[in-house]
Amino acid sequence: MAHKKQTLGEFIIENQTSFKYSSGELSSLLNSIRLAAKIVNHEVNKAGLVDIVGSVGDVNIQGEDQQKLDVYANNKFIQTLTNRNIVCGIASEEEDDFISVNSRDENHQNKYIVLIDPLDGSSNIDVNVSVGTIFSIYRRKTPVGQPVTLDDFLQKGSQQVAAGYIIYGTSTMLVYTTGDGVNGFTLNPALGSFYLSHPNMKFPEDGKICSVNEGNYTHFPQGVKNYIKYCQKEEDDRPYTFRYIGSLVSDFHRNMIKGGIYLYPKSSLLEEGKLRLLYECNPMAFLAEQANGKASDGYRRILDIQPTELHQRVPFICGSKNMVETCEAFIREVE
Ligand code: P6P
Repeated sequence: MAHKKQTLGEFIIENQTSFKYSSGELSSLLNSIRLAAKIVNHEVNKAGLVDIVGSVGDVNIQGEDQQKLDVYANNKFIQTLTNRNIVCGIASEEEDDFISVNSRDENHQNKYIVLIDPLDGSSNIDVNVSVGTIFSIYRRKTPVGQPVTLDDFLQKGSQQVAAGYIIYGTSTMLVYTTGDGVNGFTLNPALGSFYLSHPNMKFPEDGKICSVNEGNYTHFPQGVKNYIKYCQKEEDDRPYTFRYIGSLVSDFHRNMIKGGIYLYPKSSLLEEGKLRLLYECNPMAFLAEQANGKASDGYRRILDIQPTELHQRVPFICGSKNMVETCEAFIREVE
């Protein structure tokens, strides 16, 4: 008889005690993310059927065309997190400024803040390619019981207490860490429950997949160009396969399972790269390191970077440890 798989709810409760701040609030916070994931998944899966696809006409702080599902996912996560009265602050790719959550009880003791990219890769929605939600959780730095400040959000990635993503792909998965390894849960849509399908996920130390938008090749720094040519050279275990979905969560997820590297380097077009430090790179870097992988900007460990702005960008190189270190060596070689 197949062993009954543990549900996400059971797993959260069982592992609550191993979490050094186990006050039950983080469990409740993770459960609210679980709920929001199911709600957004339902809409994403029927996006082609109702007039929810296509742009809403607005643009967000990124200057990107805001897809209706972006707005929907953003609203659902904010609503779910706010209603549960657990967090004291929220920041989102879709919100110009952070949101101070003054719960009904003005003297609330809420100590967690959440930063989200509610629907990453949303330009893929209209072409039915998988997209994802990315979340990052910290304890506030300022004393409880008062509105959060920007400093509560500008914490180094090494201070995260939890991080994860939901990937709305051929199946919907929630993958997260609280600093004690990475675990993946697959949604059974018939039951509406997430089941532990990928316990203790690890990046293979080496891989043969490279994920980068080669359309930007001519604009890359020489070291990055040299690394890409190295990956394509007929030698040893190369050439590598080049797979780039245009959805960070999807490329990251496949590379974690199979081994690989994802690059969004700086270029003459984007001096700091494209990806956002606080709600894309930091949570993915936390997951990568918890899965024996690595994440840097080419020079610095992502989790050590001191943020200065809510929406700041950083160059991002992430995946199998040996591949990231080889890429860093090529970058430093031409300094
Ligand atoms: P480009 C999606 O907008 C995203 O943030 C990542 O998910 C993805 O890897 C990247 O940008 C795609 O960017 O410039 O290659 O289209």
